[in-house]
Amino acid sequence: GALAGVVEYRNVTFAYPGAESPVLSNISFTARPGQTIAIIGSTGAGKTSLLSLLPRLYDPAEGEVLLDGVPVSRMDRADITRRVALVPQRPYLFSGTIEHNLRFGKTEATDQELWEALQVAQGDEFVRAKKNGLGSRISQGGTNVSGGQRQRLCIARALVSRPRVYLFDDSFSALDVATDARLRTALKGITADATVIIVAQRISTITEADQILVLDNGRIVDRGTHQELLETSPTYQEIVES
Ligand code: TTP
Ligand code: MG
Repeated sequence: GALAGVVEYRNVTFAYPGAESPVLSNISFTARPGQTIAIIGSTGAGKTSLLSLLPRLYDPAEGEVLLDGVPVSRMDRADITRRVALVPQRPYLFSGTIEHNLRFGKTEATDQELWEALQVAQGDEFVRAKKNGLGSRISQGGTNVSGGQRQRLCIARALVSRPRVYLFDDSFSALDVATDARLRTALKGITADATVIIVAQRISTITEADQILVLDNGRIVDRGTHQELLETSPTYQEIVES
């Protein structure tokens, strides 16, 4: 049968509770297993808000978000969590060990799986360099690791959970360009038959995406591949040149 992990937003309009105007208007797109869909747009365009509707951090006022053809509003939250991993824009770590942080929600993962995930996330070196390795303690809020290290641990945590759908919200921004490139190459292998949705600031992160959605003021104003958008989208051209 078909691989699970088809994400569909169907005419989605969403306003935050108490807000007068919607932050997302009439959003429609489909992301399929094996595809990488990128979302780009200026700050405040609604990228984070858009991602938040799939794991049901909020429910839209109009339209539907579907996972494998089923509206997420009718699904069990635990079921969604099993199938969708969100790496948030502000990645969080729990006080506890690195191992505890990586296994969160996936207690049966082996140590080897943890190291593989760390390797893909470009985080194995700094963990290996720590005296206690996977057993090293993360302080409350993860203040004893750098922003880039925190991002890598949160990416590794998502990989350990082996979801069908990955949501990366600006997850590569704290990485230098070379590390970003290495990470995405490694990621391609491990996420090959999953659905990947990436919010990115850096154009180089998304040039190979199957489809790029250009978000402006809560609307998808253009969509296409990098090459198509360079030729057709003034908004995309502005972002590329900025
Ligand atoms: P975001 O969805 O956070 O916009 P963004 O992710 O595109 O921006 P950035 O590149 O800076 O990460 O916000 C869209 C609008 O929604 C913005 O006006 C702020 C508002 N908003 C809330 O009111 N409550 C929230 O919890 C969030 C996340 C956003
Ligand atoms: Mg955001």
